[in-house]
Amino acid sequence: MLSERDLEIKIENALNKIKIIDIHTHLFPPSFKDLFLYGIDSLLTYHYLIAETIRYLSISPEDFYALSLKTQANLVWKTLFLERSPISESARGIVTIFKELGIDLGERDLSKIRIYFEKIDNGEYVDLIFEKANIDYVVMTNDPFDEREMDYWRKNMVKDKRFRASLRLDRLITDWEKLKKHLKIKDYTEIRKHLDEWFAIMNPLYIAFSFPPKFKYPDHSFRSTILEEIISYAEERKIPIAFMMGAKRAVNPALKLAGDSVGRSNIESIENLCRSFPNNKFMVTMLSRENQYELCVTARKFKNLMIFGCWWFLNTPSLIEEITKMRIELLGFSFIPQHSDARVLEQLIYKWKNSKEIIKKVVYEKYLDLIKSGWILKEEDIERDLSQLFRRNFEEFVLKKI
Ligand code: REL
Ligand code: ZN
Repeated sequence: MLSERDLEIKIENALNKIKIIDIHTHLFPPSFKDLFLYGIDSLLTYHYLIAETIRYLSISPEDFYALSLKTQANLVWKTLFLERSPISESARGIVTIFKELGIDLGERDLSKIRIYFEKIDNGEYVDLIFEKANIDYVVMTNDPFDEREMDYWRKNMVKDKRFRASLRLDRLITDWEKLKKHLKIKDYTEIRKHLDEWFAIMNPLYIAFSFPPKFKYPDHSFRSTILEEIISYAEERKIPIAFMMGAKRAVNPALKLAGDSVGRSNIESIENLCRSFPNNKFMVTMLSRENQYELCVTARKFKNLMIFGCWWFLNTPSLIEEITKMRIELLGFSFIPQHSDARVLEQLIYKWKNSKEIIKKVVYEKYLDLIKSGWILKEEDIERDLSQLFRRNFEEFVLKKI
């Protein structure tokens, strides 16, 4: 029988072995030039840190964003790392990244820290970061209505197996009238030819939407009709649709990306979708803490529903712990515990290190309870179970014939 210390070590070893599939990020490969974000200025000007910095300063968001990227980064460093301790989750994340990259933090001197990043060789850097974070591949968020992004796709089909695509179609719903003109189509029935074209270019693993808290399905509006068209297309292609629910966009527009917030979503819409389209596969994450329990229960009712991630403001240790515990208790291993949402390459390091630390603790406690109840846990069970969480649930769901 495994002792408590043994159990801890075995879980740790299994986690170190498993190559993670990061199913939702905002990363791009180096071939996407300016869209490939890495390095100190991008790290320090992450919108999570900008929101935190501006709270302490008398500067307005407009004046802050008018500064050069480097000056913004310097101001974030001064405000969050020199004038106070970097204690929030995103500020601590920077510390974790530096430690894992072997950057000396003793002097807290940003100009010295910058030297490390100036020496980066792009070719090998992605591999180095993937290795440190133990990532197999990441899934990007690909917006076919973003002309800058599409230019890269058209010039250079991504052959980089480390970066897989997902087709993000928010704007089809939020900007429909504008897009109709842009795509030169009369109504939604003509969307298909564009979908075919985007599939040919990107080969996405899933289609995705993010929705505001007030989203309802069905709502007898054009939104439901367009969605139904996409749902039927996804069924033919046999790929999942991901719904990211509860992002309240631009509550403070001056803050740009940092100005988005959260609201409780309507779980009946998810029930309606899962029940009305039993031949479709839905991946769902919800941003509001208040939605987590009903989402778990809903997943018990529908096998075409795969819940995933502790999204955005939920990606903090206390909430990951609470949510992961509840998911294991209600769903066993049939969920995807986390995605990184990384926008800047090196963020993979801290987002995964911090999440894995908590998930490890939860799994340890749950295995211990199981052993105390009389189950004889074998070493190989641990790797099997954890690889289900961090890899197989996603890959099998993508391939699954419902
Ligand atoms: O995919 C999304 O919609 C969100 O994750 C993003 O909008 C958000 O800005 C992201 O950086 C959060 O982590
Ligand atoms: Zn995201």
